[in-house]
Amino acid sequence: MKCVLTQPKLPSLYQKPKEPPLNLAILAAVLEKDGFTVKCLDMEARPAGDFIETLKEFRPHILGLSATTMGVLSVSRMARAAKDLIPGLKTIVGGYGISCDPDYVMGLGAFDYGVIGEGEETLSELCNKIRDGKSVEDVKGVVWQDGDRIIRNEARKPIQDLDALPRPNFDHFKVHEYGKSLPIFTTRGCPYHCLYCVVNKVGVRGSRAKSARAVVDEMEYYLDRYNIRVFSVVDDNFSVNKKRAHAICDDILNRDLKVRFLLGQGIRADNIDKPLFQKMRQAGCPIVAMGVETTNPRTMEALRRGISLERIAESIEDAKSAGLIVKTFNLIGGPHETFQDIMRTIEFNDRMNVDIPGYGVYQPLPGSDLLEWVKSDPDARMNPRYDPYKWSNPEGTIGPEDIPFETVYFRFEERYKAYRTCLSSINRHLVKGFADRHLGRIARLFYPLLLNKPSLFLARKLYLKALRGKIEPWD
Ligand code: B12
Ligand code: SF4
Repeated sequence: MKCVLTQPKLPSLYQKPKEPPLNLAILAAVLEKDGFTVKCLDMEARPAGDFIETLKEFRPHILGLSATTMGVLSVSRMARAAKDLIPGLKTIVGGYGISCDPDYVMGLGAFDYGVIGEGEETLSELCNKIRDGKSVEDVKGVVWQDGDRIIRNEARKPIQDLDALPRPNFDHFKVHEYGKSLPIFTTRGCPYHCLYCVVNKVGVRGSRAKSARAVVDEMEYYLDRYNIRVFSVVDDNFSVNKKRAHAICDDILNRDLKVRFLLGQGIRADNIDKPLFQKMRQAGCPIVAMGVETTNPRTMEALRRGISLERIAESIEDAKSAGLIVKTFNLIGGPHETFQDIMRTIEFNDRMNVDIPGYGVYQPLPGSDLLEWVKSDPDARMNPRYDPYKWSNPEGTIGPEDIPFETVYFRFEERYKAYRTCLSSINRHLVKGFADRHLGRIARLFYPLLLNKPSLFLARKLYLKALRGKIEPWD
């Protein structure tokens, strides 16, 4: 039986994919193990016409579509077009979109089945039932359409033995056309429950981890097979078990692998200490991202982050002193936060000399507790134009009409102004970073003179190039 696995291109997103999709690669490996013939179509990276062309040629029996909330409408269009083309085709949707809001997604009427949470076991069981012409009513983790009724089966328990999963099969992609790195996951789930976060809708609260040996075996395998030595760790909590993180580093060093692993998706600043930063740097980790999110203690508490700003500051210092590039995530406009608080967040990032400060607005996504907070707090009001399913950031920035919600103490206009101020602070920061690296001590004092468009462009380019130099692999 033939299956196509795909993810959509989101026209609204500015980024070109730099790595092949891990979700499709692992699901393909699972289905291949079960004897299915699989084709993966990453529509982020392929011309739009390839989708229909491939379906016409390959004539699959099953179409698996992966979507975040922002991708759900695109995959529903794809599923409809595919069903029109191939009568009897079964469509299955998975990923964050359906996991966060199954009723909405199944209500679109384009999918026969939805998979909630982790896909490996559920997709395997579901496809085998379809192949054998059996009922899916006992397949845990599935939502399905029975005539007009939408039926939600019992939830599936999280996969405990991550080492037992098959290795993602990146042979389905032209790996080197994407870039120089591959994504890997080493843990799943997160023990925390921050107000705005939905990662546990897939990973389930708590944390499960691959063994250190399995992680390093996987790196070594990709190195041999694709000559790739840079790995983006997509975990939310790589170092939740510090002992395991040390063991991964030790194993990389013992095998003398000369790989780089990037922790650019973020680690908790309180799950790490100076010796671990030092060990990670030594083993080939050049960059680490940490969530700051807010500098207002009341907001920090309302976000249920379970961490203090002092602890975050300590970890930023430790990471920098270990020679790591530090990236931070900062959010604009949480509960109790005002315009002045955002200015303090900018000051904090400046003071800590963060290498790459990142700023974004909160998104009350379906399934998140933040959405419940916005709906129930008397001081908060949703932007009637905001639709998470259509949310976009075409140029990498957003317009004033895209701010999802406001509060009486932090209005839409102020939020937009704060956002713009954050963006200019990044420019100022990059120019300062450039001046620090490339100009003499006296010239450095005059860096504000460089804050014009041409110098900004050049300074930004050179500064990022210098940082990239630290990240890219050995020749
Ligand atoms: C790496 C990453 C990216 C990468 C690659 C994305 C990609 N296409 O894989 C990049 C940088 C491109 C990216 C971009 C964005 N991302 Co992103 N990203 C992540 C991150 C950190 C890891 C994803 C990953 O690879 N996980 C490992 C794989 C194996 O797990 P998985 O993708 O969840 O897939 C499993 C299940 O979901 C399920 N499944 C998935 N697809 C399918 C399909 C079928 C048929 C089935 C049966 C099952 C199934 O099975 C898989 C195996 O168990 C997650 C956070 C996280 N920890 O998961 C955020 C996350 C997915 N991203 C998010 C967001 C918001 C974005 C952006 C909108 C950001 C932006 N403003 O630009 C864009 C949109 C991307 C898009 N195309 O929709 C949100 C999604 C929230 C939501 N409700 O949808 C997340 C959850 C972050 C967060 N904490 O909020 N992202
Ligand atoms: S610590 Fe990170 S991954 Fe975990 S719930 Fe909070 S934001 Fe989400």
